Amino acid sequence: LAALGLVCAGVLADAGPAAAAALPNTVVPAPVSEVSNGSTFTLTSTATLTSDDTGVGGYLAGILRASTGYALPLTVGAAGPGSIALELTGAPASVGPEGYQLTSTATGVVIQAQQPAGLFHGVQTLLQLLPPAVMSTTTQPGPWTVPGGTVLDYPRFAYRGAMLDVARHFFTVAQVEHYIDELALYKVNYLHLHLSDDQGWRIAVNSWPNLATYGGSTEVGGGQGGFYTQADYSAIVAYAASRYMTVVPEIDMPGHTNAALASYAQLNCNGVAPALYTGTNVGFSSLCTSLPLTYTFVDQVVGELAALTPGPYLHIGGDEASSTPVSDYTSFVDQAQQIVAAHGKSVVGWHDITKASLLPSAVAQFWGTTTTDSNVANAAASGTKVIMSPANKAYLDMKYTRKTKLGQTWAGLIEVNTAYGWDPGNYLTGVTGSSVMGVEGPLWTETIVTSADIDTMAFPRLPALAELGWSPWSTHNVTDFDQRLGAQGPRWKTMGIAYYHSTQVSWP
Ligand code: TNX
Repeated sequence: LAALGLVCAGVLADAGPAAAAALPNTVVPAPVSEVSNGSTFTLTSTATLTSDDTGVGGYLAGILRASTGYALPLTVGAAGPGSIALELTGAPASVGPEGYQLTSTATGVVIQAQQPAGLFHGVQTLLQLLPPAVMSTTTQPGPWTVPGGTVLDYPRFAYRGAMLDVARHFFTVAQVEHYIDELALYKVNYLHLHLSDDQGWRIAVNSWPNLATYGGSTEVGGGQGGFYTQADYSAIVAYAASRYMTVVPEIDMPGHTNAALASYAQLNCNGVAPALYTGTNVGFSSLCTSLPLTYTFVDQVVGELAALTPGPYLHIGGDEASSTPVSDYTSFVDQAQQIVAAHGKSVVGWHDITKASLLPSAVAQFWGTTTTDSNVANAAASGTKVIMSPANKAYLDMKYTRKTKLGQTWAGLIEVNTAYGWDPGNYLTGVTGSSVMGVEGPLWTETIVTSADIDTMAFPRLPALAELGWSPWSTHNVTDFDQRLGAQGPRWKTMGIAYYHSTQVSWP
């Protein structure tokens, strides 16, 4: 009780002793504040839904109708509040563009937000307050109870991302959309797609057609690979948007470019196209930084991708360019960032780009394994924002334990509590406060082939990273987290998510 009192102290001051209890410990990421009112709402067959936003209302109705079997008529707009009401009015200013306030009483649930994104995040919290069977796609018995109380919630960081490497192994549009649905449950708002690497080029570019048709024709291990048509890519972007997620496309340059170099001989300094590559080495390929055609290529590729991408960011990679001399590398990054800016986007790059002098809008993604990096600290001091993906904490392709079948070990073993046990806002020397834009969990796919493989590596570590990105540091508590994470297990089981049963988590 003393602990509960501490957590709720801010709310308690004017709520009185009857409201001292917290809600059941089931929500990931942990909300900013939650307080119980002791009542219970039960969703019944006569319940109705109202929403000020068609998309979010339809999303919630779809999930609830499938598992409850109830009709749950949805009214969009003016009608009086339904049993569950999603309102774009009445939210406190503190919730900002992505936050919400959820109030549950014996008669119903009201979620209030300033923007549809906030309603969508509030809906995720509501789903986690309902029994796990709510995630079923077939009718379940219920009862469909929601504990009574008030949740006030908004994100700590603006950027909460996940990266999927579709280059080392190709994943179909349906597989990517499936992952988007899983990420959305944890309030992730950016999907970074690693669209090119040595082993494959995965996006059709009209001005350089061989990139996809030839450069996309294989993958690690020699499989047939694949690529997204521009319509496929737009479908992913639109699907992500329906889950309030922005796509950040990455074309990795000047290293990690064997697939492009194999597709066009004229991009090579010696005019000779290398063979396609299906191994897992890194650091051996480079665009020819002294060739004028290289910048025509970058301009046309970036131009087509920027036109297809409504989000503000375009990722140029820039990592592990160990076969590009440093002065060539910095001059390449200088030119590439100008090209991205000319197409109206802000450049993101792996933190190696901080060796160059960056535009004010540039963002660096830290992937190191140390807590000091002078180039990144200097860039941050001159205004570069940083996305935190330290490889020894946030890399979803690292093994959990030595026994994990999938994955790699170069950055260490990452059990669930290791993924959770760091503060992105206070981790890298000289990169704190407003320098930190957020957190991302990258999933490299040298060893990842199926959607079940994705699930096993991302769950439960992705929700841990999502919580670091969303929840205030004051809620950080590993015992509490392992319990809340455990409450997700029955949901993942219901949804068919092939998660890793970590012994660190308190599964119910
Ligand atoms: C390093 S980290 C890479 C990737 C690999 C990954 C495997 C970074 C920016 N580059 O090319 O896929 O390690 O863990």
